[in-house]
Amino acid sequence: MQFLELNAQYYEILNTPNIHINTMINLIENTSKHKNRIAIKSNGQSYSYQDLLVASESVAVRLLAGRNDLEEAHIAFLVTPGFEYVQLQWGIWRAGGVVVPLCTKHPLPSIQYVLEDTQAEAVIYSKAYESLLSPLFEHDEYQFIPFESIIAQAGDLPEVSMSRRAMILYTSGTTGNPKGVVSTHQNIEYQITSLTSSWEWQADDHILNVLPMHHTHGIINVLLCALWSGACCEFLPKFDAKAVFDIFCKKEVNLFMAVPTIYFKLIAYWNELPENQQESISNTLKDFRLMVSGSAALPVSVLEKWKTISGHTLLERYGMTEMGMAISNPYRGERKPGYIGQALPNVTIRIADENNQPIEAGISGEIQVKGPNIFKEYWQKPEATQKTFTDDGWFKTGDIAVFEHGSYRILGRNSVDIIKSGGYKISALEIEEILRSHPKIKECGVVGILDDEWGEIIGASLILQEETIDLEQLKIWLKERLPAYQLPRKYIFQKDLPRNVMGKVTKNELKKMF
Ligand code: MLC
Ligand code: AMP
Repeated sequence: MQFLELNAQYYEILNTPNIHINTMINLIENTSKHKNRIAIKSNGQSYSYQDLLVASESVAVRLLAGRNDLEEAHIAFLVTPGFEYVQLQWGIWRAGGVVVPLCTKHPLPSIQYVLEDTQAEAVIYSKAYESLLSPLFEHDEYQFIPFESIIAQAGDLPEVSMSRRAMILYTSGTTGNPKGVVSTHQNIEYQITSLTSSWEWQADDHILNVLPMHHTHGIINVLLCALWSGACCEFLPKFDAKAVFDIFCKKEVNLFMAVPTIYFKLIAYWNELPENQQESISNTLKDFRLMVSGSAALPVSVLEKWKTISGHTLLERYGMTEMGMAISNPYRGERKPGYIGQALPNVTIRIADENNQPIEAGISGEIQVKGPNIFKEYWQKPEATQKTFTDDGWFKTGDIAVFEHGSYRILGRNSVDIIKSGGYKISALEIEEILRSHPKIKECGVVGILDDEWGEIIGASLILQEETIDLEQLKIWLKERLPAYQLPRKYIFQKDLPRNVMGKVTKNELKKMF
């Protein structure tokens, strides 16, 4: 058993006879089939499924603190992606709580927003984030728990039914502040199993996870599909092209999933290498079982270049926080460049017009989805939840697509105010609201500008209260309020924004001005 890093007291529990997995969550029950396999690799350590059970039990017992069941209390946590993250995720679930993973790159105001919106009962954090969070420590509505204070202990845990709420992830929309997307254990299981069956996940798979762990892509498609399958998920907490290729060249990893920007960056790095290193990497990649791209449109140029480097046609799929994955190119059949494929198992798709009426193949419309993978609700936003479903229960994605030649092709979104940059969904309106709170800014307009590397980058047009503004000062001011991926990369200064006769800002006109 390789369980070196955690508290020595765990050893005692490890040596006790088989731990009883007292839960109804199938993902966790599943581990009885592969307790001794390696589940997680992080920080140079390997952890088995048994290790994960023991370590997560300690978290659960600590959180319960004598109660029988957390009864869906919201537990937020801020730790670097790795074993500790999974230990907390499973521990919270096993105690009957709802996980609220926080973004390790967010500035304090964004974190505070999530804590307030979810009304988190507790926040578990590791040492690395103590100084960031410390201004909040005086708030007595949340209990702050240092990760390092969780000691090994075993105890009775509740039975948690699959219909209960399990996770809240935050997503930006076209109105208001980010919304908490609530998924049940059942939703999550369907999101996992449609992928594990379609992409033929196996226990001897080994995937590298370089993605942020507060979003669906890294959590469901990478981590939880691996754990469902008895496979190994290796963490690299911060994406770095050299580190990724170094890990690949150890020849353990056989699966990789990432956003198009990451493939773009890997290609750029590979292009600069000497020929012998390029060849060695290419030879390694050829042995992979599967490489997937998603979260944003995969440019055909990236797909083609990656194919010349790796021998793999990237499998492009389409999904969303509210539903996991819905449409995917096939694992075994033809993967069409520029297309996202066909509906996944248990997911029903239709293309609908503005009146939510289904329309025939070949005509563009909104992707609407039904299935047990669809989320339960936006946390405490019943109106927003209701608005995102049609009267007859179809989830309205806001993505525009066409079905042609047997596959779906994405054409865009029905709102210019949603920007996808580096695979992150960003609301132009949220950035505008922050810019408008700057004393020197009278009005502003934020748009996404097409970019080869990032998909889109953020452009901001500013109308000033005064003649000038110190741009460097403004950037520093914004950095305290927004994560790096939400920062405007291009600025223009205007006397007024382009508007239509009704006075509404015409964002498509504004885009052209960059
Ligand atoms: C960072 N930078 C950007 C940027 N983000 N520049 C332009 N646009 C952006 N979006 C700049 C930084 O300011 C910095 O510049 C430099 O790039 C490096 O910053 P970083 O923070 O170190 O970036 P990096 O780690 O390289 O990030 C790139 C990335 C990251 C691609 C790894 O964006 C990422 O992890 N994206 C994945 C997001 C994701 O998981 N989405 C899935 C959502 S779920 P300087 O000048 O300061 O050096 C979903 C559903 C589905 O969508 O279908 O999957
Ligand atoms: P998020 O809300 O962060 O989960 O992002 C979901 C959005 O990402 C979808 O609504 C799409 O707009 C976009 N998306 C995901 N996969 C793809 C893809 N393969 N091609 C184009 N857009 C995608």
